[in-house]
Amino acid sequence: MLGKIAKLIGIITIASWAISSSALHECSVFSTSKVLGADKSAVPVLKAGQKTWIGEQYYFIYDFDKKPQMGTIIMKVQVFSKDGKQDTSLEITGGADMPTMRGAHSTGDKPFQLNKRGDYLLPVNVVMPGDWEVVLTFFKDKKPIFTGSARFNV
Ligand SMILES: [Cu+2]
Repeated sequence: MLGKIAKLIGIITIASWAISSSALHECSVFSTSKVLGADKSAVPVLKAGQKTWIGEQYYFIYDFDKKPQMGTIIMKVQVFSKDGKQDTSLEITGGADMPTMRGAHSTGDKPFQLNKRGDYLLPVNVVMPGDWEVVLTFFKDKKPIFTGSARFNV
């Protein structure tokens, strides 16, 4: 019994060490280590340029103004109603981060801004090479109706 508890405490100690060491992980261009279990988001992964349905009423397409690269890139989302007409009645937020170093570059959820064409735009500041993710959340009448993850590599 005591042996079991000691073993458990050992496991917990190792686990908390692993968590704190990943939290201490410094942002480095040369860091390529994948943090175990870093990809915790259970939301669907979205493909650029492809239709993604939001329930049965809407679909959207997203892309970037240029091939993702260092600096500011603009993410563009176009929402359509099921009959194919562009729709601007939703609100969208995007939160950018690097999945392998969660929190290091997290922008928090920022609102997309509508332009005159009815496109939703969000600047994303890419500050280091590696894998990036923008988690998109769509709102209808202030209620979240869809969340998905757009990923890219720089
Ligand atoms: Cu970094």
